[in-house]
Amino acid sequence: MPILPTGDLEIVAQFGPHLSHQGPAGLDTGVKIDRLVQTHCCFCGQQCGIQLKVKDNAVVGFEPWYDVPFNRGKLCPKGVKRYLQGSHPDRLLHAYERDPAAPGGFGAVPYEQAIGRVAAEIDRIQSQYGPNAFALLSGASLTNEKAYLMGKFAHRCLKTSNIDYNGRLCMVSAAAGNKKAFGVDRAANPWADILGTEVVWISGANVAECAPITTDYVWQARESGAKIIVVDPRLTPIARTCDLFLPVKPGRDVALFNGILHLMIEHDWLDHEFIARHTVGFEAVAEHVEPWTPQRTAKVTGIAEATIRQAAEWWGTARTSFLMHARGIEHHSHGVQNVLGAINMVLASGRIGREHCGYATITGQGNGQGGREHGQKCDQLPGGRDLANPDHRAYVAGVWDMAPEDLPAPGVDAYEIFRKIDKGEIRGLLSICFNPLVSLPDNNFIRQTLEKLEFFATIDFFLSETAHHADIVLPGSLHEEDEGTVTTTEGRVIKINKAVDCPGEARQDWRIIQDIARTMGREQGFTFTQPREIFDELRRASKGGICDYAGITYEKIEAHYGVFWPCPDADHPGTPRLFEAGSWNAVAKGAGPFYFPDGKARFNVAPYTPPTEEVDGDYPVILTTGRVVSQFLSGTQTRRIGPLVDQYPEPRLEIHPQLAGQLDIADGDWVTAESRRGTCTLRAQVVRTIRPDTVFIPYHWGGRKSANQLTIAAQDPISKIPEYKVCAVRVSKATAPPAYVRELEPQQ
Ligand SMILES: Nc1nc2c(c(=O)[nH]1)N[C@H]1C(S)=C(S)[C@@H](COP(=O)(O)OP(=O)(O)OC[C@H]3O[C@@H](n4cnc5c(=O)[nH]c(N)nc54)[C@H](O)[C@@H]3O)O[C@H]1N2
Ligand SMILES: Nc1nc2c(c(=O)[nH]1)N[C@H]1C(S)=C(S)[C@@H](COP(=O)(O)OP(=O)(O)OC[C@H]3O[C@@H](n4cnc5c(=O)[nH]c(N)nc54)[C@H](O)[C@@H]3O)O[C@H]1N2
Ligand code: SF4
Ligand SMILES: [Mo]
Repeated sequence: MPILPTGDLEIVAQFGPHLSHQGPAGLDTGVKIDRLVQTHCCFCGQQCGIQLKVKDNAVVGFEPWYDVPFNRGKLCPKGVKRYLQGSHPDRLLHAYERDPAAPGGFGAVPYEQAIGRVAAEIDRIQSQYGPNAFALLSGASLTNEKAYLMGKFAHRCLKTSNIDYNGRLCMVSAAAGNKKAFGVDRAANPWADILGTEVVWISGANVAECAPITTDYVWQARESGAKIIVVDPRLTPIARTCDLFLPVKPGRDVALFNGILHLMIEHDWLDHEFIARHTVGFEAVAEHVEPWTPQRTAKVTGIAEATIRQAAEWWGTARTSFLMHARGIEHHSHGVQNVLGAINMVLASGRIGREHCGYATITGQGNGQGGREHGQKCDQLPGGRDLANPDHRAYVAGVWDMAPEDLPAPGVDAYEIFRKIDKGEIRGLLSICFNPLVSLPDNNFIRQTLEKLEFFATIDFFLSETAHHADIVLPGSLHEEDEGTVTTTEGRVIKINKAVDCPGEARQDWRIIQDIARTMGREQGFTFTQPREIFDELRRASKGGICDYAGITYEKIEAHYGVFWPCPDADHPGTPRLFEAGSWNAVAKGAGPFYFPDGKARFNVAPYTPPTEEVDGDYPVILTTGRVVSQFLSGTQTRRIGPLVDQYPEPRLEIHPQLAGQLDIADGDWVTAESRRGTCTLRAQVVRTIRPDTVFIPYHWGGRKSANQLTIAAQDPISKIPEYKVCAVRVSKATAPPAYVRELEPQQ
């Protein structure tokens, strides 16, 4: 009988594989391969092109793919080592059922039996407690085809309101802000517009570690004379090469944006013609930023007044610019206000929608963009349509061959799903491509909640921390085992190609979902035989919506290395620059290029409010959390890739020497960080690159190493994004290493 890997998940990566036909630096060792498959990286939203080397149905290495215009063959450490995960001994090759008597707590069961149990439990829970008592969690690492299918599975097959996705933890503040200001949610410009721009403004984005290929664009701009401005509480690698660094106190970005706009108005660094022709609402915002003097801005943000003035001058007087932000300004209980503050600054400058005049949020997961467009968000239907809008419901119901009134109402966000489980309103859960036990804030609550479920099933290719709490684990597919499309950070739809077959009993994710529908006797609408058929239906379902994919085909993508949406018909070339004069949207409406009936963008008053949890005498230090270059998200994949583990084996608490000195902490000491919700003991990394009032912990580990034991479950009221970037902690030197380290020490 196949034995489930039982290794302690905290140390499991120690046996990361080195089973490759490729030398450590990715150099060819002369082994003959069967074929090269052109595809894209499985990790972040940059979606770099890569060629996978395949031998004997295994990915054994890679070669750069120089033709892809976005990355021109360049890759980051994760892209280079990604091929090592497929042959990891932990790969799930069978379905598993929870069995306390079996080693590791799970026993392998035949695939059909596992599907039968999932189908029966959904049926039972829905008939006993109603359709909404069964919830789905999905992910933005899934292809557009799978994301679309998950939305359809929830709304058409299970008729539950309760589906949401892990992008809720990621880009929803940017999405909500963009919708409010522009009526659409996508990067306004392709990355090519970064090259040749005069000022690049980066707020809350650790570009060099989290969007490494974007660094190359920023540096190329700098080579041609661009000034780089970085706003971050940490002097990140990109900040170390910038022209002006604004070490903002976590949670204060909207105050900074308001302060910059104040100075733009004071010095008349405004594009009056653009404001008059293409926007509404400037006066109210101007009035709102009036009290945001440089003195007050400096006091609130912790940035020197002279630095604020310098940033405003460079930004205000530039002729071209590109503003980018990421989770650093978005992971807040006022994340949407931060985003709106940034957009106000862009609109006032008039520098958007033209060559070298750009604005974008940097997306996160591989399909961070497409994953939020086609119906797996709790209030959404495909094409960026709205589940609460009667016209949108009628259109999609038509494509799905069902009555609009049979579509459920909008549901609740991912965290609220757990609150509803806690209250007993949700009794069953199926999760795919989501590891909430590591990634949600205050995860001690999540652990208790998972155990309250009457039935929990998960689809993954590794036994994630969350999967340990499942009743059934279904073996899904790795990126290289399926084909489909993904939409990159630029809004470019690209094609993922299959390199190898699923091993053992593992199945492509979309087949698993359809197998459940079929076993429930509800196969109508779930009889696709290949991803291309799902994509063709997605194209129809998105037609006429904001995210219009109707004119995109697999062939067109392959011929052009990707197609930017909207692409409304077969002859349309796609839309790299979203708000260009004469764009499809502007021409279709006979108005301006923004996605409102009058074609104008909206200024939005963006008030400053402090973070939910301020520091105080008991918890005097700000904790902020995020990422390191060699680990990815909840770490299920990268903690199993030996060379990446070697690069950053365990979480460390970054602390400034000044604070470390006060607390008698030296580099490498064990320290305990404690919040109102939990504690975490880890080693200190004493660095001069962080504000002295702030500590930083990367969140890629589970169990006792998880930063999310400490974080707060406060959420933005509009986007429902959690406040990962600020909570209050106390830090002290630990009296002993954490228990898991002591357990590993040799016994005397
Ligand atoms: N190596 C790696 N790359 C990744 C990922 C990964 O896990 N690992 N994940 C992908 C995903 S899903 C995402 S969402 C992106 C995330 O990409 P980023 O958003 O760039 O990464 P984070 O580390 O979450 O946070 C970015 C920065 O915000 C700063 N910050 C913290 N608080 C504040 C604040 O209040 N204001 C400002 N201005 N800055 C603040 C942090 O110091 C950090 O440097 O990366 C993607 N790429
Ligand atoms: N403290 C703190 N917490 C954070 C953040 C932070 O900055 N600080 N960042 C947040 C952000 S931005 C994000 S995006 C979330 C991410 O949080 P999660 O979405 O929970 O993280 P992932 O590691 O992507 O989890 C995905 C799971 O799905 C599996 N998986 C990946 N691809 C596929 C696939 O194609 N098919 C199937 N079946 N399974 C797949 C992986 O093995 C993994 O177990 O974390 C959030 N949590
Ligand atoms: S930048 Fe992102 S997509 Fe490109 S190789 Fe690195 S992880 Fe993969
Ligand atoms: Mo993310």
